[in-house]
Amino acid sequence: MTQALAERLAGVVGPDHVLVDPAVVEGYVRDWTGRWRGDCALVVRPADEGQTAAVLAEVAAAGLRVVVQGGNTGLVAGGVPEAGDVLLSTTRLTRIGPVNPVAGTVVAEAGVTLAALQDFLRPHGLELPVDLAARESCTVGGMAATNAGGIRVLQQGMMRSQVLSVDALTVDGRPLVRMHPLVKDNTGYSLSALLVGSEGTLGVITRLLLRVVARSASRAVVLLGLPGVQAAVDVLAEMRVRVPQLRAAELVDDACLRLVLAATGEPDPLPRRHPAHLVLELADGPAGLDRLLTALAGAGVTDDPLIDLAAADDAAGVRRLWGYRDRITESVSAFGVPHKFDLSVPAARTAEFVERCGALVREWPTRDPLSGRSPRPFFFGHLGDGNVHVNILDADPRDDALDDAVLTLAAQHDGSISAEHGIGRAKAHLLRLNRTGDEVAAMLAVKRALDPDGRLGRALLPFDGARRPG
Ligand code: FAD
Ligand code: 2HG
Ligand code: ZN
Repeated sequence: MTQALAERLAGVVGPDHVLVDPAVVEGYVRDWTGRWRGDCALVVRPADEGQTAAVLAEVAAAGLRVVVQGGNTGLVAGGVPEAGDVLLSTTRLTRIGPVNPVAGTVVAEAGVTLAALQDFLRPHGLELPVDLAARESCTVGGMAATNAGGIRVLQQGMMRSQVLSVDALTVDGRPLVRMHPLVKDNTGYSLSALLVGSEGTLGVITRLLLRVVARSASRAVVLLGLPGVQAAVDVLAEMRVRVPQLRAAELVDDACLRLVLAATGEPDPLPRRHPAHLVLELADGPAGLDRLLTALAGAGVTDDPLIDLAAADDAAGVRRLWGYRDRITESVSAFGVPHKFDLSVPAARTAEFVERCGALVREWPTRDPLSGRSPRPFFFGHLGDGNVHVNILDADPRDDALDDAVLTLAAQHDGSISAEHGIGRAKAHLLRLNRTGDEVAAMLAVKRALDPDGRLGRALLPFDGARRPG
């Protein structure tokens, strides 16, 4: 069966783009963190929308399930397939353009990486206003499918705010949504918006019309060392009022900073250790830094003996200071296979949540069977959006009870179990922590309408009792 399908698919995409060699397929069935591993019948890589439609029609005729994958940088196992699935990789859908500077839009195929799109836009003086550390590998299709956030949501919103329209196909290869090249278009339900955040379960996005903004030529960054998470929340509250143009406000705790220093060999940015750090960014190099420092002085921050500060308004300095935040994810992975969480909690409860969650992790009864060490928590994230990332090292990667405990704690603090990475397969069984039975029923009704046989994707569904891959 697989052999016959592989031959038919090779007729569509060429033999080099139907992959069955287990050594090659391995890179597609294991997730970025290394915690989740699945399997699949084959990987197929169409080169354009026509080939994608033909591939989907062949797989539908064979009655198999399709899992769509872009850069495979998702952190909730949404792109991890199961034995017998067809993995449809979008990595050859890489055309970009046209750009429309008047409308502030660009068209990109789903497999275009964020870095490639930014390179394309730079000479036009434009950029996609969503930025994240996986930029070299993550695709705009995957970013839309997960409604990715990143470090500039504070000012520009998540991917949902950037995706104006998409081309998308149904699971059996029929057109589902046609791109409308207009900035404003309120003609009925927005099917494009529905596909944003659908995690590969409702349709296959092949092309996107994206909002772009003027790229600021230079930036100013301040990294503050603070006495704790509550102090970071308090400084942020002041800065939001004093500096309305604030572009980013990121939290980094001491454990994260130590890990980045150990993984990268970079020097400590501050003269003393601090429990928490806040990274603030404004556009316009020197002028931006002036505004930031004036506002910090007005808020009494620069004179506070408990606070240290590092600042930069030149490209190299800005890159260096951002590195302490940007490189946390890769640094965590350098020391083991983490448990990862992308929670949001109300600003007023952030410090309390971090303290309780830290205690929960440190007192957790099981250990990593390999290192024999006890779990260690790391807290960081997009403080300006109330989005706290919790990473845990030295926990047993198969200990799902630890995940359930952390996510339940977030829900008990009026928080969300997914601020930006999505539900994927990792959290599907806990959807009810944040959504009512009626809401889940409505989601299922949409799913059944667009994918009646349940053959598209493994993320999000079933809404209860999802199996852990690997
Ligand atoms: P994949 O991992 O390939 O897929 C993700 C999901 O989208 C899967 O469910 C898949 O089925 C679906 N999908 C992919 N392409 C399509 C398509 N064309 N049509 C339909 N469904 C599709 N996320 C944030 O929100 N903010 C961050 O700051 C952030 N930083 C990150 C930093 C690092 C170092 C890493 C590794 C990840 C980070 N992420 C972040 C996770 C984030 O979800 C991904 O980086 C990105 O959004 C996924 O893109 P991808 O192409 O890799 O998607
Ligand atoms: C970030 O904000 C990403 O850096 C990744 O969302 C978070 O590694 C993580 O847990
Ligand atoms: Zn994040």
